[in-house]
Amino acid sequence: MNPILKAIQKSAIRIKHAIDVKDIGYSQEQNSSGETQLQLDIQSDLIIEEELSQVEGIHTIASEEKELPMLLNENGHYYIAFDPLDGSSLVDVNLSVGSIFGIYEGEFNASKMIASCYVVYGPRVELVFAHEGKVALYLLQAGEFEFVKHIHLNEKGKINAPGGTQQFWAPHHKAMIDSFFARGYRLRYSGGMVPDLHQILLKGGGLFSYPGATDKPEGKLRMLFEVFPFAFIFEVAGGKAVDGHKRVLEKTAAHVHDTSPCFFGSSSEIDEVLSVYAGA
Ligand code: AFP
Repeated sequence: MNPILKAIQKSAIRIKHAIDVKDIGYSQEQNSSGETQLQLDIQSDLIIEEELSQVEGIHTIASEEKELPMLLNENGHYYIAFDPLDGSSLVDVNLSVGSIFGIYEGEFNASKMIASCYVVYGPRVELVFAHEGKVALYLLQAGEFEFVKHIHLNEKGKINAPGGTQQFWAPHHKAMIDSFFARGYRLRYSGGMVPDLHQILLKGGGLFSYPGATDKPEGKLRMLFEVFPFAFIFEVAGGKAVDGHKRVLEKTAAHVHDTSPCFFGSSSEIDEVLSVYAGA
């Protein structure tokens, strides 16, 4: 696992450099979901591919920016799915963005996930790594990632981060979100999954939701690249991650780019989501 973490750290330092120096013009290429790729997305994807290719134990990688998984080493046993630069459109407006990694053994299946990691590129660069029952926070200082602390979620938080477009929400979802606000929860939503979930993790709890809605019945966030990695981190930190009805880590992605509705948070908020959705 250590060589994988080291490769992720090296990628993060190179991506941070690319963000700092890069002209952020749009490229002509589209990714498999039809979005126009930013030049930085492509660059970040290539950086991670290059760094992970040097780790012998990795069998296959899958990137949000690539249509299909890529075999690296037939004899390796780790499978890594990554979103190289999530929220990249936010670079234009100078908000935080991130890279997300899910690490599996033997196949891309949530039940085979053994570790998960994300990097936040903000005023500081921070890395969060969940493995063997602990979620560790690292800070990039003078070219090295230094361990800061372990992250634990409280039973309940104060943040409400509701994703998606309100006009398309189901009435029970809207009523639930309104009811959290009516009880004093504060709105914290930048439109970048990595900083939005990072804030909930570091402030001890709350709720992030990206529901299925009439415009996107299966939500927007991709299981392999966004939902499973964060679900793993939230569960290890003592929180929960569900699709409204069950743990997202019990779901299977039929295709690498499949999406799922998702709710991440501390256990009190997620229990409420489950009871609201069960009654809907
Ligand atoms: P991009 O990768 O297209 O920039 O989208 C970012 C993101 O996937 C995720 O980071 C956010 O949580 C989510 O989209 C925000 O979506 P909405 O703007 O629809 O709430």
